[in-house]
Amino acid sequence: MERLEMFCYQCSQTAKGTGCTVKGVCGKEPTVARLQDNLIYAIKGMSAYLYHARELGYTDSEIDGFLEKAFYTTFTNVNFDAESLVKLAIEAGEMNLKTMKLLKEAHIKTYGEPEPTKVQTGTVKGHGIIVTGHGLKALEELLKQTEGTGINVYTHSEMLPAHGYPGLNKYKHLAGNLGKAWFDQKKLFTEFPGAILATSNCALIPKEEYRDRMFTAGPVRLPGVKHIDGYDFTPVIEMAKSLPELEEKSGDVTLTTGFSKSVVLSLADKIKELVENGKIKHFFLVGGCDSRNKKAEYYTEFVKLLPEDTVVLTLACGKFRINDLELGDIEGIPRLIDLGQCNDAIVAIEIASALSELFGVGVNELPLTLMLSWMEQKAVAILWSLLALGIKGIYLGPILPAWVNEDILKVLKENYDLKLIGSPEEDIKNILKK
Ligand code: SF3
Repeated sequence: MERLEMFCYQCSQTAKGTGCTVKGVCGKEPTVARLQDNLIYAIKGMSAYLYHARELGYTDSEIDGFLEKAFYTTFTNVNFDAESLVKLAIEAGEMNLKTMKLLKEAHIKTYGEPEPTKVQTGTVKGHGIIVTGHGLKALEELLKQTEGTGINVYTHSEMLPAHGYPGLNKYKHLAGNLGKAWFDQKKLFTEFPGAILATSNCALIPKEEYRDRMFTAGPVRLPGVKHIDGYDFTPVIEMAKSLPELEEKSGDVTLTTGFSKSVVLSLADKIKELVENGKIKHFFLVGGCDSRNKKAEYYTEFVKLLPEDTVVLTLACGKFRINDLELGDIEGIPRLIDLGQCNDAIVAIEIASALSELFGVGVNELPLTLMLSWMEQKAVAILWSLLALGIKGIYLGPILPAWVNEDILKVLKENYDLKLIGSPEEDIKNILKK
């Protein structure tokens, strides 16, 4: 029997999928179909943030109502109008701002506001569990249940910012962070001798070497991997106890995470003075969803080449391209400031808007450039949040989102001055000559 390689959720019948470039059975023009794809990605990203907020008891009926409307709009036979789909994407961006704010409130009210925290990247002697994903609630429950058991808990990838929250960092057996962005899982987890817990998206289908010592929680399901319903992690703990102990081994670097809005804004007067004295020339936000694409090395090169009178804010998986660089400080202001997970884009936005008040100019007039690395659903939602705020001149890379065609790119370039990354040297030259 002939099998379709891809199943198109637009027309449900052809194999044209996300990259559909011809009018399919659905009868939609490619641009309309792509704008619908875009909307689906954006609402998927928002749903993930909303899920984690709800886990901590925070909900918002306006966001729920928008999700319902947006999903309905992606029906095959409801909306054939490109212009209204662009408006909906902007509305999705606005709703995602609200969602990220809700999640930030949930995190801060539950775990306290993050504080700059040094995080070890080695291992300590004893049994261990490594936790990956964005789910702080799952991490907290695991920390409670492993307290006093002799098991150490390590973070991976988007779980690194957990160390900055006082309510999580108070657990002495939260021992450090191992590995980098999500895509090093297969190598890292093969080498890690303990138990593994995946709490959210960006989980990879496991290798046989560690499948039986891996567990999933929340929305994650992986073939052949045991799932924990709710928050009773006894099977994970029993597994960790049955596995060999980790050796004492120091890491190559110590990372710093946990710069909250309050921490950064407590430095506002000093930042203003340094900008006015010409000691800080430019701010960059370098971050986003990372991928194993070779071209993503751009972001490391870019930051390495930045002059010493620049400050880099970072967040999400993209931080792992740069957070082991020694950038030093400018009269006490760190040159590399890790704001947290991808959902903490809201913190970057709030800091940018506070800086724009401080300097009495609009956000687009600030000496600030956003260099975003692109990957998946959450990044779509965040991009539309930034566009909804009217932020212009964002650099995007290393490749274009799959739903963008020439028509959509033209609109994004014309209306938002969206740029694609080029070479680090050229881009730095162009940005700093302004
Ligand atoms: Fe993106 Fe997976 Fe990490 Fe949260 S969501 S940044 S890649």
